[in-house]
Amino acid sequence: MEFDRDLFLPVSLADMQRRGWEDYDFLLITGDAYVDHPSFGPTIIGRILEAEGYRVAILAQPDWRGPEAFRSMGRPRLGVLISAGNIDSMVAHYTAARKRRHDDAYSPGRKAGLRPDHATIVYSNRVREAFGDIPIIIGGLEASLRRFAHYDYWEDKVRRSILFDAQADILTYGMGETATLDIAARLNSGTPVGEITDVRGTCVAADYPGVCSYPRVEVPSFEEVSSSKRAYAQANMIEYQEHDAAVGKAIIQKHGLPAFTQNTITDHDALMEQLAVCRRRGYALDNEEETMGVKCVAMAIRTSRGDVAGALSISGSTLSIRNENIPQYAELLSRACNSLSPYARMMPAILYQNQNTL
Ligand code: B12
Repeated sequence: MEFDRDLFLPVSLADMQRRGWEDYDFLLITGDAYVDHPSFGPTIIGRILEAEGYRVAILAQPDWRGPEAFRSMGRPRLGVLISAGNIDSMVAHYTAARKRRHDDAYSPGRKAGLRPDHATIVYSNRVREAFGDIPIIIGGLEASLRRFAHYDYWEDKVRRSILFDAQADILTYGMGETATLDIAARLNSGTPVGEITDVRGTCVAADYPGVCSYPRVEVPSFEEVSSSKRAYAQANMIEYQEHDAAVGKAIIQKHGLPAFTQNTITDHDALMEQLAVCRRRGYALDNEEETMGVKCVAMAIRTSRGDVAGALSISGSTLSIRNENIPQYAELLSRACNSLSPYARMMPAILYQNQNTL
């Protein structure tokens, strides 16, 4: 039987060109095969956007090992929508006994292995690699059920909200139709994605609770629910009780900053204090906060007006960067930064100088 590709949403550059599209609005990525049926959530989202006049292309089960597949149809005009598929990718891949499943109900020929574990996170990170700061909206089962700090049965640990690991801008939970159309309309009217913080049925990561414009309630933080089962249960109870479209309030859950090593400052207020110290002292110190065994002293290069145009650092192993020499390094950096200052306007954002070549 002849197969009319134009009955479906485009899945390739050739499909888009045949329709005469020079650009498109949304790339919709799914961890399942593209099945154009209303029991498949991503398809519903794609079709309701299409019905509103948006151009949507589907990328189903892309090769996640690099960013190339994600660039295959070019950069979409408004944003990227991401779903792991009909069920959580870990549910799809593993049995309750933590054994790998041999087949996959939502892949062609029931073939297993066509999507990664934690697919929402992996796809989002590849999209960041492919398109940089493009608006990313995650949705579907995996994103919805992992929107707060949550227990991951397979890893046997409490994970942060998926928003952080995915580096996504907005998470839509539950049925995504209304929220997606609202977000699409705002992006289309030029609203920066960082300002879309009040769409019902969505979660965003913000620096301060005041960003939330609804009456709100706070649940125990990620750190608290990670270390106390009682706090975890309390958080769940509140999340459950407030999950009511009529009387439910917005829910705030604080998450500390990500820890790269045991020295990383993860408390927001402590970080702010440290930044104030750096400003007063004139230089910043990284004391094995990003990588164990690596220390770094850094200083800003300023324009003649005092704006920061870049930075210089002396970095090295903890054996070579000794505490008693730090004032001397700061003096060296100060001289180097001052000599670069007249050229500051022409500089790239960050200059990095390794200790060995200084
Ligand atoms: C029907 C159903 C089944 C049917 C599926 C029939 C079929 N062929 O489709 C059957 C009985 C076969 C089934 C089996 C299983 N199921 Co089932 N199932 C459901 C149920 C009741 C509805 C799913 C559905 O079709 N929803 C309609 C679709 C359109 O909704 P949706 O996918 O959620 O999409 C919406 C939103 O998520 C969002 N959205 C979706 N994608 C995207 C993308 C973007 C970008 C955005 C912005 C939004 C968005 O908008 C969509 C439209 O509103 C759900 C519970 C529920 N109420 O959701 C459980 C549920 C999905 N099933 C579940 C489970 C565990 C299973 C099994 C693994 C059970 C088992 N142990 O075998 C198997 C898995 C089978 C498999 N290999 O996939 C769990 C999944 C849990 C998880 N964390 O992933 C659920 C959530 C039930 C639960 N609470 O435990 N299931």
